[in-house]
Amino acid sequence: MLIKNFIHGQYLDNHSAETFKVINPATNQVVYEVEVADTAIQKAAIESAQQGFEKWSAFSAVERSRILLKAVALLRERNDELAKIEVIDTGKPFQEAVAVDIVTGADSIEFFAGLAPSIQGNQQDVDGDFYYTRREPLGVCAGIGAWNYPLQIACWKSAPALACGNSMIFKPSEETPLGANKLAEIYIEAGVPAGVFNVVHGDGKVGSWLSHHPDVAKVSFTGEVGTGKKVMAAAATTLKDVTMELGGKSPLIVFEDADIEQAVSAAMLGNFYTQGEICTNGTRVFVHSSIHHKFIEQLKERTEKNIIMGDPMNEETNFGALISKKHHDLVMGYIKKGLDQGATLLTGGKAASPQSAPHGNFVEPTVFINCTDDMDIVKEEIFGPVMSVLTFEDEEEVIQRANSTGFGLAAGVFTLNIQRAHRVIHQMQAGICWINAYGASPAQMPVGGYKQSGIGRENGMETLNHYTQVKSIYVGMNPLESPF
Ligand code: TXE
Repeated sequence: MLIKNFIHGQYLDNHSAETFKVINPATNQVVYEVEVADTAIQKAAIESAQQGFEKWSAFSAVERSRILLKAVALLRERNDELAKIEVIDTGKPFQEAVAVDIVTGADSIEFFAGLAPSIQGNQQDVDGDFYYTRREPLGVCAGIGAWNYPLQIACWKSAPALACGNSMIFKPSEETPLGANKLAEIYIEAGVPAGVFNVVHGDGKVGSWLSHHPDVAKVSFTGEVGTGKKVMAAAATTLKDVTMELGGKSPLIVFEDADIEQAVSAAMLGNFYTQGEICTNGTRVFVHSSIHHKFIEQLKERTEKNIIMGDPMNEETNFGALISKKHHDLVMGYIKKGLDQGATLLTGGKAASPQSAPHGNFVEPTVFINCTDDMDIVKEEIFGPVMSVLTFEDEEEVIQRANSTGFGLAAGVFTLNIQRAHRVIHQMQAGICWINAYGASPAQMPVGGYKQSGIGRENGMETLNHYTQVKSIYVGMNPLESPF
């Protein structure tokens, strides 16, 4: 099967005939080839998005809202088939994709479609005159996606952009191209005009073209910190607005009075869901020394008993394959470093080849104990199923250690002491925090990082501000005075 770029409401052939292959992480078989967005496609994409913007920004907010809600209905109708596409592209378990990926993507479009008609400015009287403001769209926006939640990321970026009247050129990760094309088809079917949502395929070179292009007003990027810095530098050449959703190495703090069963659930969710390939994961699990033994005992037992690794298409599988052989080897490298640097394996640590998917990129769910803050597995983002458990004695110490990182994406706290929960979480240098919970990210809640983990937010009402610009208009109601 040959996947093409989606430009101006249809699939367009490139001129170079250059393609790249996409593999299924659970089989390491090539599933399809994709045409790269060559210069002909790039030119067509910009022209298409400019035409799309002219048309779409002239629609009323209510009209945009109604059309986007039709897209939501189509996404929900096709949830299961779209989930299968995500499984083939990402290697994640079907039971996850069918419950989370399309649902949370549709939720975001629904949320912003609902907000569109309420986008407003304000008015104030000024000595007999008055001024008013308008929130106006930016123009052509670019979205660049990561490979762990491909369709969801395409939805989360296009939802506010389109709700505000912008058009978008979206580049999915070269590892997981197909979901974005399906979203593009659905937008057209729902009545979004051609050119409003275009999909271009390729690697960092195409991403770099998008980030530099002078006719792109804003770039919203999801990916690694290092790549984010390149995108931001490129965007600076033409002073684009940027949203950066980057990596993390987030703390999950378990106090002595925590419900251990719940805290272990959070640690497992925050390290093994989507086989650990989630940016907000709580990969540094700080456990109060007084409950450490009980905590790791239950963690070991549940990890070894309840995780079903295998063919991600099987309904009972709850732990899938890592995105690529290269990433698999990177994760295995970190496990080796953990051992070399003196951490102790509580469970896991080996590459695996489950019977139902013997050729996939599998790593056992892995937990290290006896970790210290200076270890690479504790300092660096692994983006795989590798949990580092650390102990602490008191609140002041754990707050200092949890914050001693350049990242600042997420944080979690488990305690039944309500004052301590809020006191500690308010001191976390992180943008996405959970108390006695972990991972939930409803469309209403803005998400994004502090420090090196990002700029701006996705979801939540304030994200509209990132896709509109404020124009102030002063109206003179009296004769204009002038000394000249
Ligand atoms: O990122 P990469 P990946 C982070 C996660 C991890 C990373 C994994 O924490 O760090 O994403 O995703 C394109 N100019 N998040 O490996 O390699 C590339 O083609 C422009 C955080 O995909 O950075 C791909 O489409 N673009 C997030 C995209 O950048 C370039 C949640 C990302 O690639 C480029 C999910 C360039 N020079 C994952 N080079 C959050 N915070 O919400 C590459 N690309």
